[in-house]
Amino acid sequence: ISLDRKKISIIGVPSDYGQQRRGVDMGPSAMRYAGAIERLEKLGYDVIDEGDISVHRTKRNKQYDGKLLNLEEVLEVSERLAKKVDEVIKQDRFPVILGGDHSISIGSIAGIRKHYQNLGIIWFDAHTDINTPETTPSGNIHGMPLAVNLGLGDHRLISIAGNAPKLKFENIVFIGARSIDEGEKALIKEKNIKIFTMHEIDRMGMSKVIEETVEYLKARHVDGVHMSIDLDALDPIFTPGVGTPVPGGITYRESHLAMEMLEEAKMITSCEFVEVNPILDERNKTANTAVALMGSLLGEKLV
Ligand code: NNH
Ligand code: MN
Ligand code: MN
Ligand code: MN
Repeated sequence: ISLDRKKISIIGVPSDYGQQRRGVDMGPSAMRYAGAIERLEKLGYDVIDEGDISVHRTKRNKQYDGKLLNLEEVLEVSERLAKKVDEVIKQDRFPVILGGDHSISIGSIAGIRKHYQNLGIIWFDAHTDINTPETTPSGNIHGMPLAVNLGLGDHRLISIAGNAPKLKFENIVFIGARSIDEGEKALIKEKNIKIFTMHEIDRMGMSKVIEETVEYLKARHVDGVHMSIDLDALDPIFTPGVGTPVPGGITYRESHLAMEMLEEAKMITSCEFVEVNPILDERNKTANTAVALMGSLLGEKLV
């Protein structure tokens, strides 16, 4: 990470409101159980576990508001998370956010964005999460967080923590995509968003992909970079505990190399690990992988 910040705050977001499978709300517990805090402390960081954002469990699924599933709940979680992340960064601490499904990025980026004028995003995911209420095939908000942060979609979602768009199209880099909806493809092409699909990873190798990612964001003069990893970016062999597994993903070593190179680049200013679902997992394998990646991103060395 950049900064000589040796101070990390862990923020859990036990929300499963962005999609329809149960269990991803237990992701933060699974990653804590896999030793997230101890792992980072061992690297010499001052780690505070801020605990979990409170998520009301009184209402459940299927309350469509137009095409948006659980909109009210996602709004509430997003507002709370944005506030928490803002507080943590104000205290000069590096946020490590544990999801929860990927809808939590709406709140995390809204909070982070307050501290950067030209925020960059690296989005590791089998999907591109840039659907709008018009293009979504599912109504699931976890397929929409980037669109929301770009200022596209439901007005209540896009006005979380202020009305202005939080991101620029040219400051986003996708890595690992292999399941992209038609409306998403059209938007990615129209806006010329930087994307390294599995095809580019196969052809160029992860090493070159990360080199180009770093160069690209530097050329954009970003003043901060948020690394968001949906664990379904990896091949389901390595991360079976995700709600929407897609074959043909990033390998265990490729994902580690990516984190190690990002650490060397001293560019990342916040990060999040999402879509870990212990109910769908095999002996906490997905959470263990997430925590190992966290170690690599934050400076763990093989020797
Ligand atoms: N694109 C699909 C949708 O909008 C699937 C999204 N699922 C994810 N995204 N896991 O990362 O519903
Ligand atoms: Mn409430
Ligand atoms: Mn995602
Ligand atoms: Mn995904």
